[in-house]
Amino acid sequence: MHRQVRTLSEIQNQPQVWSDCLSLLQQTDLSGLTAGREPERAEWIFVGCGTSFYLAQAAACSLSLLLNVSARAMPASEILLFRSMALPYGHRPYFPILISRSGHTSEILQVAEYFQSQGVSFLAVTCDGRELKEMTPRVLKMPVAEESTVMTSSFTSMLLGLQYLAGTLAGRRDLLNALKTLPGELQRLLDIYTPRVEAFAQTEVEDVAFLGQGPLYSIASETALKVMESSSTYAQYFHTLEFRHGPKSIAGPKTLVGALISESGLEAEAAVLREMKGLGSATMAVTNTAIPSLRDSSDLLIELGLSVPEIARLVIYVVWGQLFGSYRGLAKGMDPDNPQNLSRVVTF
Ligand code: F1P
Repeated sequence: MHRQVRTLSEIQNQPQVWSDCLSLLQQTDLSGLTAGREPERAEWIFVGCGTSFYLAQAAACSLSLLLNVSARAMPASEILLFRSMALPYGHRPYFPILISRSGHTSEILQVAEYFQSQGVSFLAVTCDGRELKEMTPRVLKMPVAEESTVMTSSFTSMLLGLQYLAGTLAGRRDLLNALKTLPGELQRLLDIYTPRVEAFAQTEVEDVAFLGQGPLYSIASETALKVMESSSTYAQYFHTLEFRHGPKSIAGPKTLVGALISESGLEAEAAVLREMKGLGSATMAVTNTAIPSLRDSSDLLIELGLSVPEIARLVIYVVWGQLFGSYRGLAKGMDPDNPQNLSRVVTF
């Protein structure tokens, strides 16, 4: 374990951080935060930048699946630059959820100013708070003191918060109880898989792609972003079955393909990974339960073995890309705590 790497410590410390967040969530009046703007009354629009945008996607999927409502996610820049396309047409009511670890990102603050000017009530989801939390009375602030440039525990904690909120509104006590088991489950899995991810991250490859379907597409996107940020390796992301429709032309001995496998799509998604293994790619799979063909075609297989509902597994699916990105950065002689060309907050 590289104790001197702060990003790695923050990844490893997620079980503790999640426990702290869950304690706070239990004591928070979550229904009060969204009173009058429930998803049946107004379309929820999740907005963020970078990692917070992929978190917005994961949260929108969670809300849709738990409450059977439509929800959308978009980068803040779309509301700034293509507002008429980004927001619902006409007078359809909507409720923006602005997500920002720092609460200081310029694009998010400009979007918040726009909603203020229009009298549109919005929820802020944040860790640091900064200016954003002063702009609305509706604030969900997670207790995460993350110092790194790249977002790891802040992503999972804010997603946990939004899933806890959706589960509360849906009256899904089973889901809330499932979320409470995740800190212990993650600790169990970190103990098993951290050394294996570190070893796999030494693989020499040029092209990297991560695949996922449904809610796991957002996790594949965030996984690729982590690898780009922490190791300056260009990584792409696709819906798993889309990889056959062109992108697979990059598959070969210098390519790494990572698949985040869903339960409902297990057979079909595993078949894509098997095909890429057959073309010579290095392969990695994260799955809840494996089937023999997936075992045979994965150089690194992370089997979660969770008994919680599928949507509650998202925060655990993302941790392996966080680790892989940092270990790959180290393997390339880089410092994941000081990613090339990046700053902790984008302001202009
Ligand atoms: C969003 C973000 C991060 C990214 C980078 C710059 O920040 O794009 O996702 O890693 O460090 O900022 P925030 O709005 O969530 O604070």
